[in-house]
Amino acid sequence: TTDLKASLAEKIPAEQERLKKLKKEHGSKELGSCTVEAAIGGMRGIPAMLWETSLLDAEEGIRFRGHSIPELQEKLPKAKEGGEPIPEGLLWLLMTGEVPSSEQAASVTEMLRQRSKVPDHVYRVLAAQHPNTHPMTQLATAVLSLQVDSKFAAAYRSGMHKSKYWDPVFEDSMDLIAKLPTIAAAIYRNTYKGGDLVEASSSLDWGANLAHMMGFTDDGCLEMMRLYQTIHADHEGGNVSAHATHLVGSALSDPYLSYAAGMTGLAGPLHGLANQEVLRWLTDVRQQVGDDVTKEQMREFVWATLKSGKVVPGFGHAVLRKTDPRYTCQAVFARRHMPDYPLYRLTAMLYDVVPDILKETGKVKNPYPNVDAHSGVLLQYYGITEESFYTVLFGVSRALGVLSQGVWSRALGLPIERPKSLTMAAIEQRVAQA
Ligand code: CMX
Repeated sequence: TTDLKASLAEKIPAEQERLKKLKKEHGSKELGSCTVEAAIGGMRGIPAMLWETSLLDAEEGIRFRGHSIPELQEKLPKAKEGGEPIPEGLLWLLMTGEVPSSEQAASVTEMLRQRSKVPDHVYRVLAAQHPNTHPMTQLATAVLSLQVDSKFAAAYRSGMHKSKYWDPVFEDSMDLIAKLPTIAAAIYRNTYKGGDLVEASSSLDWGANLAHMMGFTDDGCLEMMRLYQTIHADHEGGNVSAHATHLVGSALSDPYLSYAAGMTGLAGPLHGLANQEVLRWLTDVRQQVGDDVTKEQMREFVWATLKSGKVVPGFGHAVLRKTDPRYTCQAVFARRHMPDYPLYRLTAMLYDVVPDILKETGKVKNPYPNVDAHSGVLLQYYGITEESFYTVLFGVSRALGVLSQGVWSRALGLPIERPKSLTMAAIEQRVAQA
């Protein structure tokens, strides 16, 4: 079938049975334990959540439904021969677990196109915001204003049986994903281009249309946007944006509400906002030292950042312990498309300088770059120079992963999330007894 929903519906019964069996036969087995340190330290390393769409290996990085990023670049359908994958193909993979054919990916493009019209009131909500409102706040607000049309919320109100929840959650998720490029582009054009909006192109795919509606038509830029939208989609379940979406969704808040929660988390500087922070930091370097910075000057700059009590943005990770393959894939793209671009060369130099310094601090668990260290370079090269917008591009992509998992969470009947918290006194009491 080339119908995404039909293909998904076929997969659900077997996965429901699989989960039931897992629970019945192995429900009491231990996956790991929780130390005092983990409870205090942001629950690091506690395997306490089910997430089907992707899995992160500390050494190797992310795999989407079992496929690494280089594998996806090879296997997923593309808009042009030898080019980058289209995110619609990844959406099919995340939803169904299977790499789609070109026809299947094209059917997703068409389905999204049909749902892409953004209601007028959303533009009015955007227009009413303070002109200094951060683009991520605008994104979350626009998404919340779409919630009035939630099919899941309506179905719940009318008493739908819980075994059918996944269906309107799928509908809401597709409606929302379809509208996100138009909303993001409107935020971009309103904030930086005087509100002069660009119509969608009926011949472009979902990711390329985002660049097009922002006002960028260069073929390289469209390819970059397809790749960008593919690689930022999912990073297993425990990161702030995915976990926030999952947690809020577990209360049966609809996809608009739960994704908006994810986006307010992505807007934090230790998470998705890091791509904005990297660019600002690189701009500081260039202003203070110039483009012909030496390694020694770079070292001094990095140390000065650390000594002033700030993080080096774009480096480190809570789970990864090696260079992020999302970084590597963007570095490969840059080497191919912009080998002499000064910002690319500066970023490549950082790769030589920063890890050793972070190792020297003796406390950073992963001294290597993450996804956010490179994405701004690609965007700048194609003229998307407004770094306060970068996290919105991350957020649009993130919808593909967190909303696909949201559909599966309802299909699998996952319960409301409710971990146990303790006071310091309660922890002291427990360790005294142990
Ligand atoms: N620069 C300076 N110090 C860093 C650092 C960095 N890039 N990465 C970690 N550290 C510090 C931590 O702040 C912590 O210091 P304290 O003990 O003084 O509090 C110490 O090293 C240990 O931290 P860790 O266990 O290595 O890292 P965490 O799991 O606590 O945090 C992360 C992970 C990503 C928040 C952290 O590496 C960081 O702040 N990086 C910079 C921001 C960034 O790039 N975030 C984007 C991550 C990817 C994404 O989500 O988009």
